[in-house]
Amino acid sequence: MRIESDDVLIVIDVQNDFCPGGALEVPRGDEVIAPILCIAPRFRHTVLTEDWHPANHISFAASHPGKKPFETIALAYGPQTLWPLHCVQGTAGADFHPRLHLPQAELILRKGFRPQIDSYSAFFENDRATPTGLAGYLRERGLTRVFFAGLAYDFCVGYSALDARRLGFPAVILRDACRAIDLNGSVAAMEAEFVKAGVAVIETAQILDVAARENAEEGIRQGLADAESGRIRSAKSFFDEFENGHGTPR
Ligand code: VGL
Ligand code: ZN
Repeated sequence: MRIESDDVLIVIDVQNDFCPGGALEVPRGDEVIAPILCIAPRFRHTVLTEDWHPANHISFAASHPGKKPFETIALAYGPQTLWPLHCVQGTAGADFHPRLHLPQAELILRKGFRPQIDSYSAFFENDRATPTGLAGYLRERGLTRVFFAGLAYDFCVGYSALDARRLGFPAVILRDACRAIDLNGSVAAMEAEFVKAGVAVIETAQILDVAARENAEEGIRQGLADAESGRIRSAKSFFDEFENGHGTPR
């Protein structure tokens, strides 16, 4: 797949609390960083998101006496999984992972800051109606196709991609640049939704391969042009000289 100038890479929630040792660690969550750093320079536009909760947030089990993390409760806007305290505003757990070095990011979008509603998607709160403003930002900037990487594949990345489709944006998930929580079959359930919604799931190599081939083709074109214009001798002329018995080409 070829990256176009109006494509945007959206890096979801690569924060300490979702990485090994964090309060809501995603298994091998930090392994997303290497592929993200590898692919990000291919994009002209990068956006980062942060899960950004007040300490009394409704998604925390601690906010519901007698409830434990990973239980589900019914809220006005639907079922809500309860989580351990995580990504509390201003804490070290809410900071980006220190190796996520993406100074070129053009927007850092925070979500989940309303005490009474959770937000998995980068586009809407969990009522699927309250917007974060991201769709307006992308449209106003003329960014059309959205690529997702980060944490977690089966929650914030997945819901963001589904909402992107719902809003009419072509959506691509870079699978090897994501890691999943996988709670009660959440990966399989999310992937079934991807199929229905038309979310593409690809590997970062599918972008890098195209880029490498284009670079190689450009190199060949340049080499031929140089040879033709006499700026350099073509490999063929060396070879012909050798074949014609003029000795080792120099
Ligand atoms: C997330 C659970 C709770 C995520 C955020 O980033 O996937 N998951 N809050
Ligand atoms: Zn959260």
